[in-house]
Amino acid sequence: MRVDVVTIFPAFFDVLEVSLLGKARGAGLLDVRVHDLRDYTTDRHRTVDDTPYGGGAGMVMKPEPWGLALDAIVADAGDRPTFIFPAPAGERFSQSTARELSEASHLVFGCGRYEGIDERVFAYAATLGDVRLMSLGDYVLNGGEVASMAMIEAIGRLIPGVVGNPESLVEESHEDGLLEYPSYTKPASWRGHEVPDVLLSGHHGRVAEWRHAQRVERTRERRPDLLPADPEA
Ligand code: 6GU
Repeated sequence: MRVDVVTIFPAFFDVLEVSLLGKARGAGLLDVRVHDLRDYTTDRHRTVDDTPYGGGAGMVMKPEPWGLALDAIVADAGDRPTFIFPAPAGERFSQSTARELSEASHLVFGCGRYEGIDERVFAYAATLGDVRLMSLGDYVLNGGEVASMAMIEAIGRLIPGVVGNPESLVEESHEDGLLEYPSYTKPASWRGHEVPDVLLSGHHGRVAEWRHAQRVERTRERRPDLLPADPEA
């Protein structure tokens, strides 16, 4: 998969070198290219923002550098990518979105700062490929960089070969609508806290039953919104 990122803070993406995704890049499974939006400005001050039409607080990112940056990426790749613009006003990003996007051959992340990007950039990007405005949740970040990093990791780890053991992707939180069961390792007793007996029993059927019950229980406690509506409620 090819991933392009357009940002005024390329350094945010230095951490892609490390960890699992760094290995995926080394193995040629993930081709990530980070572009500085200011390289696509044409004025001496490398201006990327301006005051909003209609007034109001803050600054808006100008469309021209975005147009040149997206043109350059599309000309280089010669395809119709999926453009993802992280935004608190976007549709909600979830594990199913990550799974869907992990099938794409080319994603372009456009990281907005300030009060946002001139709305016409999204319409222009839609002439070059698919466009998705995506939100991580109901809170506000200063810009799209951290949100893009989260999405790149969530999507990248689903690409076949990136996570060593594909089995570890099956039973994790959000894959089937329930939270993950609790995990333990040695020692069996630690600072007065014990590993549940059933896990030491060697009885695979009882372990599986216990784990499933734990998943339902913690989902009910922590994330009741994930469960079907309670008919008794
Ligand atoms: Cl995707 N972007 C920004 N700026 N803030 C957010 C977000 C995204 N998701 C939640 N808050």
